[in-house]
Amino acid sequence: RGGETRVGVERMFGLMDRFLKSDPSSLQKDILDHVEYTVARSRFSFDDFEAYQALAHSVRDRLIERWHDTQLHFKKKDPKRIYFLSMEFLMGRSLSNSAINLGIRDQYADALKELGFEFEVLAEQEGDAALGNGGLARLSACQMDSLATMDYPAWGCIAMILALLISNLLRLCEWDSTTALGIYGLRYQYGLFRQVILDGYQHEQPDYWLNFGNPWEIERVHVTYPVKFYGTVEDENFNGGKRKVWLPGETVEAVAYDNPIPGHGTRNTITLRLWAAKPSDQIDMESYNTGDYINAVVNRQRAETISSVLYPDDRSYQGKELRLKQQYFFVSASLQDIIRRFKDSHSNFDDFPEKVALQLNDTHPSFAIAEVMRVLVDEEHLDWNRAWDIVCKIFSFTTHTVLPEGLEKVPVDLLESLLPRHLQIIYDINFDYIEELKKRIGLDYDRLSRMSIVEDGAIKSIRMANLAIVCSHTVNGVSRVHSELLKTRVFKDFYELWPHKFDYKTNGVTQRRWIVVSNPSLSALISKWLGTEAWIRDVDLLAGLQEQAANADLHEEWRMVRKVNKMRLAEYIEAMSGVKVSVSAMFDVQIKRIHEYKRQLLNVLGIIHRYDCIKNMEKSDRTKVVPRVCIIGGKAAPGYEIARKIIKLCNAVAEKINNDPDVGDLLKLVFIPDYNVSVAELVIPGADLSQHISTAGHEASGTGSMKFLMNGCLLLATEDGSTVEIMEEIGKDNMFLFGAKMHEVPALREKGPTLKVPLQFARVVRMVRDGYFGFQDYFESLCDKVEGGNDFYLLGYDFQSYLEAQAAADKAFVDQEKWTRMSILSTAGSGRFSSDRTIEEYAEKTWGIEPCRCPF
Ligand code: OAK
Repeated sequence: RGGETRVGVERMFGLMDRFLKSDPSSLQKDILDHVEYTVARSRFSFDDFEAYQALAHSVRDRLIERWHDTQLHFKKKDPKRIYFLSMEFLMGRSLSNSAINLGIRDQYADALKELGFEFEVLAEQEGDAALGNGGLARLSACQMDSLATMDYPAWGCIAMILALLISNLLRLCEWDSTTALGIYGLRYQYGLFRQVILDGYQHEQPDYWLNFGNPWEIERVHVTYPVKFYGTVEDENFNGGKRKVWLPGETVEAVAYDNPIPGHGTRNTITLRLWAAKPSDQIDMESYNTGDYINAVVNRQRAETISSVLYPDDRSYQGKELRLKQQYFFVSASLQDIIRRFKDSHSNFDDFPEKVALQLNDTHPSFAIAEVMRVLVDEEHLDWNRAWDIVCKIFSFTTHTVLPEGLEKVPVDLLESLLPRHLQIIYDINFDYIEELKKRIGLDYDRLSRMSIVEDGAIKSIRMANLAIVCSHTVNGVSRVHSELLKTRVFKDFYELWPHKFDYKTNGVTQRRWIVVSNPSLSALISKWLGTEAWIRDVDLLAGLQEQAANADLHEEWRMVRKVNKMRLAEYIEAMSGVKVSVSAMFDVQIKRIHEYKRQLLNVLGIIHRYDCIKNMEKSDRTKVVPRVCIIGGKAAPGYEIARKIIKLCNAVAEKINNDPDVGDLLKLVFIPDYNVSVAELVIPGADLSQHISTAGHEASGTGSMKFLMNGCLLLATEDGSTVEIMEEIGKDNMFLFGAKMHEVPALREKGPTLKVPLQFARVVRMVRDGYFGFQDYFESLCDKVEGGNDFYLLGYDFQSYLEAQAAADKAFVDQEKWTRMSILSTAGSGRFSSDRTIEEYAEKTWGIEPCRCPF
């Protein structure tokens, strides 16, 4: 800013307070000012939603202060940074989490009380940010919280007024209003669809989550990058030789929206930068000039569709052009941002691998590999081998799936039209790699063809996982058994070639969101009994509860906290479904995406069996039945017919059971609609038992189990994914395990129709087939999926042991002292499953980054 004078800067210095104050009257004044000037309502008349908006802005102001300090600090230290690329984030709500992490939630609650508002009531006004589908997306959100809390430099540079104040640089200074950061995603206008249940069937409604504004984001109108598509590649003379030049056919602008993410117990506040697509000024001048004004405007608007909607298909790839465009749009904008920042302080690319680590969250951002090669070779004119050397040092890849058919493949035709230069680069990478491979393994054509990045099938495709593995220095699994499966089955060929690349970091979840925010009374109880709140940042301290696991006073308080949570959940259930449930019953929960491998159907068939038993027992025996409230929730991908039928079956069975006077409070079944992060925050603290019952060998990790575990809920589970490690941590006796083991599954499948299934299983399936719950024709194909040799997920085989595990849970529940001890031991043993541990492992072993703590 050439025009600024030293006097001007001094004036600014004089006008600024050092920090915003957080005493009750400052907070009240602040909130009321936001009511008046931000929300533009009179401070004498505003409703809960307007109060929430004002409150959110007030919290955001405090976030921004720390955010600026963090950027300045990182800029000064210039540490190696991690850039985390993920197409999906499930953030949920931000208000409580931010206020708690900033350490000012209670001050706000007090300030609001005097104004006649309740903090929790206002917090309920916020909608969920649901920019993701399931496990992978929520994991990213948990990991961000840990990155911020543990002071990792997922951020970069910004020089602002505060920079001037702190460093006393009273001189003209170049302002860099573009923020540097580490976590990138897409700002979808429509998040994951809202699920509405009508007559028991799932219906999808669009989630236009930005309808009422989003106080947590900051639009960076000046941080924009052009992203190009289509066109042709030409040869051009260069330095006496030839070089490739991409002449793109379409340009779209990527605009940054920054979301500050505060750490807990630290000033560090990192950024999630989401990209939105906007029309580029470069397009369609021709139409304007020829007078086709309306069409030119309409064409411009089409650009925005790139970031308009999140694909709701949880891991099925249909080779849709829009999806591919989203992936490249995201990758291109993020890399331009990263490279521009690097070049701000480096004159060549020698130090790039020492300063930049790029994490691919599954294969979705893998075009980043070809894009880095393109930028380095075509735009920065590095020699191919030097560019390749850099690429091999900067990328790490984490896969979140087990099934080979879940791996992404992109049709070559599509890529050729959309990104012609990238296709050439991928072919060139593949050529060099296959030549190298031939030297290593000889001319084993089957193996060479399996390991190729390019698949020559009916539809020639790019195997995104192969691309990611070839070009990454580390390939991570998300649990130990997942990693074993990757090494022995899914990526066996690659493991044999490069064993050193393969590693795993067992997933974790953040205790800040999943205990402190969602279960404040348990949080207070834990702090009281441990005599410290330090476990919020140092979760291993939870193990201290083990010593108290038999303490009668703790038992009483523990049960009281759990009972209040159950009452809250019971109220919610009644409000959502009209079903009244008794809090003395066992609350048995299965909430997650609906998938055949997750076996919600096994759960429903188990419930039918329980119902059938109650109906057929002597009245006098009913007193022995342990009352249950079975709670199921989850969304089905819109095109996944079997999953939709499972939802309908849940509702049909619920209708029958809940209206059967014979059964009363002994058994209830509730399907909770529109399961999302906020619903999970309410349900998990009130659950006694939770089910994680995937067919062994199918769940890469599972993170829901960890949230339940932290909250003292007992697990009924198969030995799959991270359950195996949970079992080792808390002991087999502390959970209810059942089912075929991973190594037994292939042989059991081989048996097909000859596999023995128990009579009870045939009986409950028959009840569904015969129309006992109605909709006979509709359920027929669902029944066919588990009988007659089609039972791929082994529901029939596992049914008997499932019922036995359920019976063991009933027995334990009757003994409340035993149950409470198991519950305390679950929380006490959950420390290993914090995302703090996962992130520390990534930082040390994969990314090579160190904490960079902003001074208070
Ligand atoms: C989503 C899309 C494509 C591939 C995988 C996913 C996904 O959500 N996977 C889930 O990731 C979680 C986090 O790692 C794991 O806990 C789940 O087991 C896995 O299914």
